[in-house]
Amino acid sequence: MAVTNAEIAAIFKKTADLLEIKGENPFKIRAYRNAARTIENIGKSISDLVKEGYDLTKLPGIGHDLSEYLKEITTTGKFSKLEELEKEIPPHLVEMLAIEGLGPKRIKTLYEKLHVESMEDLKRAANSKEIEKLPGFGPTLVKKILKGIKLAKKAGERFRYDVAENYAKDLVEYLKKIEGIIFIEVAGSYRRKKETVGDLDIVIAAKNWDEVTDHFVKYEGVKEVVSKGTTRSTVILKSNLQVDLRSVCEDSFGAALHYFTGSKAHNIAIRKIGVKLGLKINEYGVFKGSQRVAGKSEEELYKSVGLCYIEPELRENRGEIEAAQEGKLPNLVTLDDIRGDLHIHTKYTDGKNSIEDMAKAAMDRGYEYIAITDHSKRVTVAKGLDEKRVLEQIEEIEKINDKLQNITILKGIEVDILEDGTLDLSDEILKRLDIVVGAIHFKFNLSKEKQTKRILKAMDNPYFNILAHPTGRLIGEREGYMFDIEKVFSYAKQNGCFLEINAQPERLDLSDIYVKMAKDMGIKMAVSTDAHNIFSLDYMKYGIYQARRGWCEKEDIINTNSLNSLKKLLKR
Ligand code: DGT
Ligand code: CA
Ligand code: CA
Repeated sequence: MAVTNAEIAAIFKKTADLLEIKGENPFKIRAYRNAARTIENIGKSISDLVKEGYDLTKLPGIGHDLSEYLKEITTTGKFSKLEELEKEIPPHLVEMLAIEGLGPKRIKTLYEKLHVESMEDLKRAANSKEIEKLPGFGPTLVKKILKGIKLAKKAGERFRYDVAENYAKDLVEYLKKIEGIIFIEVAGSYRRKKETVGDLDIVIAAKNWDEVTDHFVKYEGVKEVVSKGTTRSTVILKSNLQVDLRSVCEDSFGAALHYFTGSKAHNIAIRKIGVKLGLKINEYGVFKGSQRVAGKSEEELYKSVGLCYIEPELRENRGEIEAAQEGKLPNLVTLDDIRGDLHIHTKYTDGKNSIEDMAKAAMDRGYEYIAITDHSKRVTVAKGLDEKRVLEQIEEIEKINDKLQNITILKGIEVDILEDGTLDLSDEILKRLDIVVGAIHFKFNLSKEKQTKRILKAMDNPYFNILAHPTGRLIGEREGYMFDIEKVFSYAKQNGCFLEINAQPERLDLSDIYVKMAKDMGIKMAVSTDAHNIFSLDYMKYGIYQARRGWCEKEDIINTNSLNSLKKLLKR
């Protein structure tokens, strides 16, 4: 059976991690990571491409060597280079890479000096006096490590949405191959589009349940079958992701889908309304006495308790039921509402494609405009733009705008907010741009007061438009910097600035809770991909999911506007 893209990507990522611990050439390591990303986002099965004899080196980030490796993996299911590395390196050292402050060098030191080989060892070492005797391991770092262990534990139990999505799609595609399935849906937190997913809950209505179950447990991605029953089976995938499969009869599908979509809090609240109406609601249907009165569809179930359909993203019992009762449910923003992307990088800094490539890729996605927002000079590792190079870029954008019809490229910058709150480029330059996205990339560790002041000061600059990835968090890896969120939000509103919902799946920053908070405060947001290549323009959907979980309507998101209305909004 064919190796899936998700599996190939996992193999490459693991190889990169092990090479990093070994202290190998960083370019080589990055090449594996880039390739993994490409493969996750390519939307076509690599196994199929290999079978068709497609020239894989045409894919971005895939050179001759990698294309040979892909052939090896897809034909043998194995990667000999990884197997060699696995023999060399103790297995748990890899997990430690996820901990902030622990690079491969330090992991090596810990391993050699204190025999740290597992998370448990690391915790013990970090709590002992010995660790501070090691060169470069001060008390601040040790504190960071202890915090990191906790975060890693949490992250280890959950999967980022986009990662779970790869596994879910492959599995559903596989399941659908069996005939007799009437309905199939991935429910649970996955359907609610939570930023991380604990496990997958698949609900199926089928006539031939036994056959479906047999097919399910035989899936090549299964590592372990936990249970196999007539209505419920559970497996663990090779990625350690658990999958629960439930089968119901066709007439119960809506009720089961609703039950297993959750959240639990939402379900309980709905059930309570049912009780008041003399109805019993469970995963089999809505019952009055012994008679089933609803259950085939979710619409039917909601109707039975006097409500209209509530979108899965809202089902957290955070006011959606009351809103439904009052007829005040938000009309959630959709991907189709988006008319452009306002945070994009190019080859000028750390992006992979040219301005024109990005513009054309945006046209393919039906956009009316994009903003090119490369880094400013403070971000030296990304070759950030100084004044002179901004001017060069402006000139190039004007040329391309003359050439391309149907799309407008806005001249922008992702300008660094310096430690004192001033911006990394002069007003003289900022003035010449259509859009200024401001971001923090350094000095995460300022006190809450200082960090807050820094951001407020940045918003005092009359050219400041959008605060990019406002909290700086990386899901499961790094908590954001400390600042007074409410203060910053209200200052943004007061000053006519906007907040970004950064759609990079490891950022999703703002989080759903903060999106809702901003919306309730009347602040508008931009859903932006922060794309560094043409493929990551497709991250837009993850940002939209987050916006929807935060109750956003079209009007709350500035890049649903026509170019003219947007331009007005950007003039403070
Ligand atoms: P996860 O997997 O941790 O990301 O979150 P969920 O929401 O997918 O939770 P999970 O997989 O434990 O259960 C799936 C759904 O099943 C959950 O969202 C609601 C429903 N459910 C589970 N346990 C209960 C329960 O005790 N009562 C009710 N009413 N619903 C439950
Ligand atoms: Ca789940
Ligand atoms: Ca579950």
